[in-house]
Amino acid sequence: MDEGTILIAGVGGIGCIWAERAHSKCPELSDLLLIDADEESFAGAATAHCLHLDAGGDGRGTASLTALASHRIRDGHSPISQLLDRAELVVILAGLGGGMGSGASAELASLARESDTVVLSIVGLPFAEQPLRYSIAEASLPAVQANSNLCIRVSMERLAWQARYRGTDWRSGSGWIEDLVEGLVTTLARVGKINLDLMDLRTIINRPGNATLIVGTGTTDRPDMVVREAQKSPLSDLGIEGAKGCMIQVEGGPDMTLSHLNEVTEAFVSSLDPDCQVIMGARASDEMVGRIRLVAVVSGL
Ligand SMILES: Nc1nc2c(ncn2[C@@H]2O[C@H](COP(=O)(O)OP(=O)(O)OP(=O)(O)O)[C@@H](O)[C@H]2O)c(=O)[nH]1
Ligand SMILES: [Mg+2]
Repeated sequence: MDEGTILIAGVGGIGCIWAERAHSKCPELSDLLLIDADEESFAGAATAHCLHLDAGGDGRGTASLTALASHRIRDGHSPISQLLDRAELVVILAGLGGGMGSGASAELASLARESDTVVLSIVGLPFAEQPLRYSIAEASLPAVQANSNLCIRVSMERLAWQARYRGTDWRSGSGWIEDLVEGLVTTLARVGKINLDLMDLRTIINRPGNATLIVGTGTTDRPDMVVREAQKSPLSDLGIEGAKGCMIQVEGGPDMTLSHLNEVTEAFVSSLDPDCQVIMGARASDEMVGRIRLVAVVSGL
């Protein structure tokens, strides 16, 4: 794949935070697009393409008006058309339950699909004790799913729980979302030891049934822990035992050996369906020295 053809797009307040952080881990391999009514979301993102959908003209947001948000992006998308045309893969990040993320994500996905771009959405579902936000999220989810090749639901409650456990801010997605997006982008953008490309991703995500993304990180001396962490990956409440399709990427430092690689992939794949179609990739980079990371797209659930 050529460089610059992967676009990380954040929609709404939380989505922009997630997108910015994910992009900051792989800036040379992806473009960043931020979409919000609230200008504060663009602060500090010097290299981002920003689409300011200022609904009320007061720079303050859509006040949870999803219909207004989707109307604004449909009317105001011409500044980003070229960006969407150029992209081969768009990763859309949004927290559902507010106005902008809930209203504009599906529209963005649909615009991207019009230019034959693969759309992967990662959407956060609000906390259960926020009934109004929850109902907004539930109402907007089907359109996001319908317009995405793959839509991953993330429980914000699980993210918050993980973040508390790690002592980090839950809005950052406690690092999981960043790791996941970075892993996907590097998997798809760089030629690894075994090459993976977008066709493989299409093959895996077009399987019928649910799909999810998995990420696990650990150290070279305990490859078994990488798999264990991946298996309790908090991004979705789906069990992966019956998976029929899997794209798996293992990344490590120059110290990663073939036996590390085999241990991690075999342990992970053995937890899926025995007839699962598996596409594998591996990559070594200096910044991963001493560490191993597993990123997988698992489908047919
Ligand atoms: N508990 C809690 N949840 C939050 C907070 N901020 C955001 N969320 C959750 O994240 C979801 C999306 O929030 P945002 O990304 O800020 O919303 P937005 O898309 O910018 O929507 P508008 O600002 O209404 O246009 C909400 O539905 C909440 O569930 C917060 O401070 N506390
Ligand atoms: Mg907002």
